[in-house]
Formats: sequence, C-alpha cells, structure tokens
Amino acid sequence: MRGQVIATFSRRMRVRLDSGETIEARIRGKRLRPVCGDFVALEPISGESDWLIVGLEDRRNALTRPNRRGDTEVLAANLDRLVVVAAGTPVADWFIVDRYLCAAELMSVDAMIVYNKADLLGADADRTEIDAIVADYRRIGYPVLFTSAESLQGIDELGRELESGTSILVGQSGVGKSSLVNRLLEDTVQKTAALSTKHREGRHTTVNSVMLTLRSGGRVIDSPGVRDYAPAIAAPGDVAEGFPEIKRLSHHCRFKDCRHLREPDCAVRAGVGEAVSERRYASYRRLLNLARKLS
Ligand SMILES: Nc1nc2c(ncn2[C@@H]2O[C@H](COP(=O)(O)OP(=O)(O)OP(=O)(O)O)[C@@H](O)[C@H]2O)c(=O)[nH]1
Ligand SMILES: [Mg+2]
Ligand SMILES: [Zn+2]
Repeated sequence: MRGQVIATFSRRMRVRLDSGETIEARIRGKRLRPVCGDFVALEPISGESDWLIVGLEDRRNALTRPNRRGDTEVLAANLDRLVVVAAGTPVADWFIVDRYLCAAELMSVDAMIVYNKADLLGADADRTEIDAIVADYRRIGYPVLFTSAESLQGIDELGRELESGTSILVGQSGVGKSSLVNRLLEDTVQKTAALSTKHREGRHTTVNSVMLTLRSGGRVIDSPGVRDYAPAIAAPGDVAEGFPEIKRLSHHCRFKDCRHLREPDCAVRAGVGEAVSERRYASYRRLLNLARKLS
C-alpha cells in the first residue's frame, strides 16, 4: 500500500493512503525518517489499527536545515511553493525571510511572502520601512500579499495563490500561520474537528507539521514556527543561487567564482544600492559566512 505522510508526531505518522483513507502508522526500524509530504510504502499490522511504514520513496525536493551536529535535517518534502509569513508582532526578522526565500530558490520551488496581521498596521513610521522592503521583494519578483486572519483582508487572494500543488507556510512563531490556515479552511469540510480541539486545550503553538487539503484541491502544510532558520547549503558558492537579483548580476563579474565581497570588477558590489538592496546584500553576506562555517 502507498500513501502520503500528512502529519508527524515524532515517530508516529498520519498517512493518507492512495485510496483516500487516513490511517495512523509507525515506522519500521530507525533508519527510515519520513517527513510531512513524503510518499511511503505501508503494510498492515495484524490485530492492530496502526499500519507500518516499510519504505520511503525518493523525494522530488526537500526543505532542509542543518541541525546542531551539522547534519542536514529534512523538514518537509515534495513541495511546490514556500509561503513565508511575517508580521509586525513578533517583529519581522527579514533575515529569516531571506533565508527561506533562499531555500526556495535552491529547491527550485515558487516562493511568496505574506505579511499577516495587516489589521495592526497603523500609519506609523514602521509603515514606510515595511513598504520599502515589500517594494524591494516585488522588484526581485516575489509576490507579497498583505493579509489579516482578523479582518480577513487578503484571505481570498491567498486561497487563490494556494489553489494548486502543495504549499508550506513557514516563518517565525506567532506570526499567524495556523490562524491563516484556519481561515483558509473555513469553507472546507476538514476544518473543525482537528483545529477546534486544539483551541479548547488552549494550545496555540504548532508542534508538528500537518498537511491539510483546501476545497480547491490545493494542499497546505502548517509548520511549527522557528526562532531562526537557515537552509542546509552544500557549498558556499551556492548561496548566490538563492538570491535571484545577485545571481543575475553575477554573470557580469570578472571572476566566475566571484563571492561578491572584495573581488575586483564585481558587478554585484557595483549594483549594491541599485539592483541589489543594501539589506539583501547584508543578508547574502551573513548567509555566506554561515555557509562557510558549516562547510
Ligand atoms: N491582530 C491579529 N492577530 C492575529 C492575526 N493572525 C494571528 N493572530 C494572533 O497571533 C497569535 C499567534 O497566531 P498563530 O496562528 O498561533 O501563529 P503561528 O504562526 O501558527 O505560531 P506557531 O505555531 O508558534 O509557529 C494568536 O494569538 C492569533 O490570534 C491577525 O491577522 N491579526
Ligand atoms: Mg502555528
Ligand atoms: Zn561578484
């Protein structure tokens, strides 16, 4: 039997079988490490309702991060779109946003930014800074949507963006990923059972990734929020691949292996403040430093 992992609780998994039925499963052995989105082979266990995961199919792609030991940890697999959620509270960390965008580029999947809690956006000074950052992302080519799980601003548009394929919502803890998913599910069958129980228990922080199906057929993975994030990067030279506006200019650098730091005739450095914003260039340098430390 074949199925897709739709929720993980450490070594226990919820799996949607190809037949459409949802079952619970354990994993045979210690070597298999399925994550949300993985396609697995299963066998029934006699006398139990649990199934046994006995095999893992090759992944089309994977969202990764280096763990403390420097190994690559897989967070989710077989994705079509990364939705990076930010907000005013907790204060947006744009470096984290850039790192998720970098991960999406390295995985060759679409990425977009959702600025949630738009209901709290006053006409304050913050607004000018946010508008400048958003304009920068749009110039690079990333769609940015302002949403509110409170006022419902932008929810329909977000639903349309997620109509096809599998999307994962990522971002800092507390920006409203689960609240957005709740809103998106409001007109689908799946909604209440799973989600309202959670509220009754008074627990809000998401502890495991869960894949949900929208009425449009689109799938959404709600993932636990992070304090920090960096993609697993195989070689420092790959970092520029994760910044489209830097990659574009890098073809004009004198050296093919230019890291865009202090090399002569570097087209990227020459473009800082224009095609490459100071902020994104700083993001690039920070991630390059990190990649060098880890490699
Ligand atoms: N004002 C306002 N509050 C929001 C909005 N969206 C979410 N919140 C609140 O923000 C808090 C965190 O929301 P969650 O949906 O749990 O955030 P999350 O991103 O899923 O957090 P983690 O699961 O920890 O990663 C809750 O108290 C929500 O009610 C919004 O659009 N506007
Ligand atoms: Mg959550
Ligand atoms: Zn260069």
